[in-house]
Amino acid sequence: MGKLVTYEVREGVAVLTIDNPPVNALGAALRRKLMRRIARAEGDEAVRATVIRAAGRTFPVGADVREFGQPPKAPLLPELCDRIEAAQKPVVVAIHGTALGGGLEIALAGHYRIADSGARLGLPEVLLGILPGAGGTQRTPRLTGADPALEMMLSGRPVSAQRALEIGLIDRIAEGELTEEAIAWARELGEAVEAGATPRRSRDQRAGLADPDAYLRAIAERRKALQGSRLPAPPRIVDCVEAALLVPFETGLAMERAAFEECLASDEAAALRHAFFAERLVAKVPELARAEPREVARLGVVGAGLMGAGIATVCLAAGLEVTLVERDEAALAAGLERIEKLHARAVEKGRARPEQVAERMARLRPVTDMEALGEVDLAIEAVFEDEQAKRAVFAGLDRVLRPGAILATNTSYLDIDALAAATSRPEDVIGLHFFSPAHVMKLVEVVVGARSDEAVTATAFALARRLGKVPVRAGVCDGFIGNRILTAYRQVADFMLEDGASPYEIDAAMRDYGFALGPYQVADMAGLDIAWARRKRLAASRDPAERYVRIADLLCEAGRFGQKTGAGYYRYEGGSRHGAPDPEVLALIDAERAERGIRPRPFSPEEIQRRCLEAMINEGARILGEGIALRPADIDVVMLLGYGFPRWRGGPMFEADRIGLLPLHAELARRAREEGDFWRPAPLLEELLADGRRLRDLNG
Ligand code: 3H9
Repeated sequence: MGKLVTYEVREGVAVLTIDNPPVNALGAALRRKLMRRIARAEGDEAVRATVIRAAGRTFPVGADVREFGQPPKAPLLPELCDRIEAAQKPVVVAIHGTALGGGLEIALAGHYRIADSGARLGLPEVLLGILPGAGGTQRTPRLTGADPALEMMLSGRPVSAQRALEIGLIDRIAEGELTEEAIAWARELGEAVEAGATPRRSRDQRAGLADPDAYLRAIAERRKALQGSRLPAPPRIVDCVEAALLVPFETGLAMERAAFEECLASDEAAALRHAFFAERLVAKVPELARAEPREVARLGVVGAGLMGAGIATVCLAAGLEVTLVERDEAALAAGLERIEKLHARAVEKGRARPEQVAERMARLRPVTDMEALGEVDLAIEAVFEDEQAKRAVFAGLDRVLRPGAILATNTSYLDIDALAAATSRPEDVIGLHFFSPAHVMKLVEVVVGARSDEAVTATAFALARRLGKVPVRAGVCDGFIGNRILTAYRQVADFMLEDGASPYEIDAAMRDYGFALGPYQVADMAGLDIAWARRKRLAASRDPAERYVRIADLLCEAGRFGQKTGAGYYRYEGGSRHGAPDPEVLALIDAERAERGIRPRPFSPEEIQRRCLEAMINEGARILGEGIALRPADIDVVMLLGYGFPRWRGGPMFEADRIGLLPLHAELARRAREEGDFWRPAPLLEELLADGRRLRDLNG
């Protein structure tokens, strides 16, 4: 722990330095100390003005999220902000790094703000299911007007120092050393106050309220756009910002406080907090504590299809040298075109500048000869999902890579141990399962083989983090974490399909649960043929006693491969990407039910959701029990970041604790008795029940 807040007087200015590494979160002890330091500055005769700044890498990034859900400790952040604002001597806030949430609210409570040119300022509370609760909804719009304030609070995205200056959130950008400029300015302001001026308080500002019509228009637009919002915080943010115009400051603050507490106590906020910490927990794996990552500066990508091109693009953006290998010139040219397109789109969207793209492309070396990989530190194979093809690439890599270089595969199902065994260096082999599109999706499953060296695992984690991804450790099994749960999800959906639900009812129920798309919409998008080929490959090893639904096979036999053929579970007219329900599909399903002697029964949306969730949870518990995933939180992160599980529900394992393991187990056991082995409760659930523990207790 740092010193929390230090006090130093420089040329008549009290410099209060917040020091609470790593991110200067505003925990109770810090708040107490800052409160005392402000009082001391006020009473210190040697002081005529105050500067609040922070040590370390950033200005405070907000309230300490770990305190949420616990009894509140005085002084509360709003009280601290009010105390700062009430100071009689002027308070200048010097901002560097990221001033977020409560951190920015402290800054807004100060009388004047100066920031480093690289600083970023934001109100990301909405991403945690809450709203700014220390005056942010009242002070921000008084300075900026409704629209910029709402944009910040509803998107949660920070703005640059330049933008903050433009919208009136800060007063100055430092030209030289931030603290020195802040002190010099504070001294001037102190003199002015001594000469009779009053400090400028945000609560008294009217610049942002000057055009009430525009203000109310912005409110109305946002309110309209939020209709049907599933989260409690966004509509309340709009209400509070509206109040900033219409009611006195104190009344607005009271309204904000009530809304904040209500949102903080909501299930959605608890789930979003879980997601926040889970995403940070997954980075903690035993190998990283025990082994040093190897250096990766030069990287090879084999295969320049959609996946390979996406991976190459993110590696270039992260500053790596990339050698891209394809089997012939035509395939290589197609791959290059994909990378260029991705870059062009990044420029169009303002995510990269043209000169940055040129610099990145200069680090790309496209080749058709694998020998060119002799110098790379790590090579990722990203050829199509076929065991023979992947084995052939691995044999080639084994031949050309230098000793100590890492062989990574982007397979989504194949046995990494078998691939490793086919090389002379299984300890250097690892799975790096990227998700499509690789330049967008945050998740990477790091699949650790039985013989993977710990330094290789540590390297994979370090590399994924460097690429801006969230790596999750997975063990070897068919489908690793995510695709195994997806298989269970699809299976249970197929059972319901055969038993009486339509694909459209199932999709609608899962959208209503919070997924952007239902399982059959996703299947149509991905293409039904790939899974069909896989099922055919696995047919010989399938347990004949296992329930097998043939509907997907029948669709494929009818040439319905999904969106790309204009028909799958849905029909896509004239190249449309929005499918329409298709009576032919319903007829095909009906015929199949008749053939199997199944009398269809209705399924309510709630039952569909419950069955899908239970199947995912049970498979997740099996994966945990087998040691494929380290912790329940790791499974949640995979499902949230890779499979569209609604973030505000926290993930299947988080949901399991919410349902309660006892009722969950009872329901699974009943289904197993009535419907068969698919539903047999995972042994881990029984162990936890016997010990009176919950899944979350396994998160450590
Ligand atoms: C709020 O302010 C409410 C108020 O309006 C009203 C109150 C009344 N608290 O992400 P990193 C930890 S709501 C506690 O890996 P990066 C984090 O867990 C808050 N801990 O680093 C990790 O710990 P560990 C609004 C926090 O550089 C370590 O710090 N603010 C908090 O990739 C490093 O974090 C937010 O929502 C916190 N607030 O990213 C900001 N933040 O090492 C949330 C971080 O033990 N934070 N930690 O795993 C972020 O967005 C990122 O952490 C940040 C740094 C961009 C700051």
